Amino acid sequence: MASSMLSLGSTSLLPREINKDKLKLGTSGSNPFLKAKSFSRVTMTVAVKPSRFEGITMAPPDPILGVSEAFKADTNEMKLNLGVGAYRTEELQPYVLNVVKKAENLMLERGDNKEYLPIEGLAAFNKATAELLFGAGHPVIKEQRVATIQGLSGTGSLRLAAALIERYFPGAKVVISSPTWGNHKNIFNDAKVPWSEYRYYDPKTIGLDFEGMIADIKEAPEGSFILLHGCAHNPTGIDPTPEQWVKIADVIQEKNHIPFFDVAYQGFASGSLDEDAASVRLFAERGMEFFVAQSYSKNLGLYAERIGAINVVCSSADAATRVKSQLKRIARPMYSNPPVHGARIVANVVGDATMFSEWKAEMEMMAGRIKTVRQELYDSLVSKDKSGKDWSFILKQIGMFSFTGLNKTQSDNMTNKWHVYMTKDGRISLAGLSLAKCEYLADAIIDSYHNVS
Ligand code: PLA
Repeated sequence: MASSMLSLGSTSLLPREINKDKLKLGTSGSNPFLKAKSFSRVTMTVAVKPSRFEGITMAPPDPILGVSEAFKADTNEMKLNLGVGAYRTEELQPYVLNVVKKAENLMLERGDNKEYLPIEGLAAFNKATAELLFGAGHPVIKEQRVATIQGLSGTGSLRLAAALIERYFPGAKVVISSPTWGNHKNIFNDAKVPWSEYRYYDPKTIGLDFEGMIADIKEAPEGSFILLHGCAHNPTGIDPTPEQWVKIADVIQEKNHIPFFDVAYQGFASGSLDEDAASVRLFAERGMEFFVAQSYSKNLGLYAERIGAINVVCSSADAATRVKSQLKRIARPMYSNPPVHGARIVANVVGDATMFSEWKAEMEMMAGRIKTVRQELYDSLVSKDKSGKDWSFILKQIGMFSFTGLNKTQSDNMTNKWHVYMTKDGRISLAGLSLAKCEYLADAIIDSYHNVS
């Protein structure tokens, strides 16, 4: 006992500091908060205070990241994690892009330091990220009309924009697609920004409810923020066609709404950075003011580096300067300044012609693998399911997800009976699927679809 510390409620005392006046040794009396504890020869009584945190209830697990926790706890060897959208190799292992390793080696060789970044992040990254989005030399960039600041990946960038909306557009609503990525609602709730939904998914066609979407955007109070997924809509995998994007831009302009793009999958959906930015560029060409949150989690596989950006396209350079100053003001008390590692990786890869083309090749490879398993899953479903059900919606969806149409009970069956982990809205991440597991997954889906209601 000589070297140990005794803990008394919130204070810790070294043995020599304990005296008998402070502690009642050997008896707990009748005080309910006193407990007897035995330390070899002496029994001492210590006060156990009720916790100040009694009022804090247990939070439910996160509907997406909580799935990975449940997956880890499962010991069945057939288990498959199709919950979170994280790319895996055919061997179902995480993948670090070769070009990322190359950029990191360069950074080590150069002996880059670990000084704080400015509040707005790494200048070379901010330049590269806006150019990737709009295309280098785009008028919005040349005219310095984009306020870009580095954010903590897509989520942190969305959160900064939400804080800006709360501060400068009090009472304005953000209108989000139904359904959408689950965290959108959390982000706006936490930022105290009111939100409502526009129709997006039609369960009858397992496609886009375009009429409903247009009607709801039209109906939203003038000057609302319309949240749009730039490409590879999460969770449905259903994107508007180029013609539909034009109509969406028309109504948004008509109603003086402010578009707010979430671009989490640029280059990862089609394999082409330009193609996946087409929706955003259409709005930029029209001279509109809008927000774009970007993420490098998927397209560069930098999930844990938390690297992304928020861009606010303004109608003048002067407005962009002021908006940027306020974004920095929001970031400073939240996290002060962003992490440098991922920003340097992006800046190095984009800034070097060879690495840039290597990145594009790896992105195409990842997008290609997802397309191959999408096809294989479809083929397995068609050959195994004799009911005549049309599974072609799987091939029409784009990006890393497939929205299977399975309901919550059916999704539970996928997990409880088949050890296939997925979100309860029926979404599966094809990025976590291998060709070898397609047949097994098809069996699980067919069983859940036909035998569970
Ligand atoms: N926006 C959308 C539409 C997303 O799907 C995601 C990630 C993000 C933003 C944020 O990602 P980031 O913060 O890492 O940049 N969605 C994942 C992961 C892949 C998640 O839920 O956090 C998903 O499984 O839906």
